[in-house]
Amino acid sequence: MSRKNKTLGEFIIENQTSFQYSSGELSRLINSIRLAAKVVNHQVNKAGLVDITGAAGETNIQGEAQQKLDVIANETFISTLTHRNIVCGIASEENDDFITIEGQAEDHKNKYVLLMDPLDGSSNIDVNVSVGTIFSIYRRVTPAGTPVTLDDFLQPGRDQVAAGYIIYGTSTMLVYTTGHGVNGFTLNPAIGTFYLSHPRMQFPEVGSIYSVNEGNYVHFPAGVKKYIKYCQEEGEGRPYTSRYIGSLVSDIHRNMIKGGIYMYPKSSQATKGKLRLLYECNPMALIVEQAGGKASDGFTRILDIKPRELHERVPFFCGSKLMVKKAEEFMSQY
Ligand code: P6P
Repeated sequence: MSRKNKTLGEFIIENQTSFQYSSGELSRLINSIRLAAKVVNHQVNKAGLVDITGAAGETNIQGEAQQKLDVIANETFISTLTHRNIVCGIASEENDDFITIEGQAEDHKNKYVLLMDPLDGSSNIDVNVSVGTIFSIYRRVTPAGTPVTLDDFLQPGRDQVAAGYIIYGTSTMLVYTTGHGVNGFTLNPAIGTFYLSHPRMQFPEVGSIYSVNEGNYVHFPAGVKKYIKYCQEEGEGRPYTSRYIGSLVSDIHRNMIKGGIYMYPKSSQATKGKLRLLYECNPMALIVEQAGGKASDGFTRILDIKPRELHERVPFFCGSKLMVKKAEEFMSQY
């Protein structure tokens, strides 16, 4: 069977043995994410029709209690993962605190924790721009059989056992890594099957796209301003093209295919930047590095940052290795 026709299910089974802790639990976890992704994809795609994109708490045209899609996505992933006895804890952008999963058979015997942004970029839904789910998976560090603690979630990104995203765009894709490269799967909605469409994704070492919200230019540090001007002036391969969707998953996915750099720097308005370390920057950084790219806060490798709190924010520079290195040079110089 050609690699292109391989389904996600077949891929998971084939690669289970290559994963060092292959007890099948991680495979079941990825399978559950696959199921939840299909449910959320269906909700996202019908959002415009049944008007469920509005503010939570109102009723929609059918008089049903209206929920925002990010609430629906959050509940879908949590319920899918909770009822399959796979993880012992979940942290979400939508929940102030982490969730302890008791587990049915034996309490707290599951060894993985999952962190997620269930629907990143959800403000784009009302204007029909693609959005995404981002997930990050660790082995718990506290003893099995005990309830998870915050320590199980505050692990540096280099210790992730898996990370991935679902992009609900012109087509729906699941892109993930378990530390052995990055593979992309495209959903055939007619039969609800993900097919291997992007085997062994590689981040081009250089690119000609820079992605940043230039509306914040006046608030950026000098190094960022200098780098943006560098992108815009004549030079080898420059001026670059500016592409910014305002949806992290979409911007990074495009840059991973075409080459480019995504930046969400700190600014006088956002002194730590905007993006969350645990369930946005760490998973995207693992994926980008596994594809040969680079991800830092402008100075330090994202995956080496020791998290201090669940929802902490960090500045984020991520993409083609040589472009991120050049941006870091400007950050150091100015
Ligand atoms: P801004 C979406 O809200 C998000 O978290 C990312 O998906 C996106 O890249 C960024 O924020 C956009 O933020 O401030 O440029 O609108």
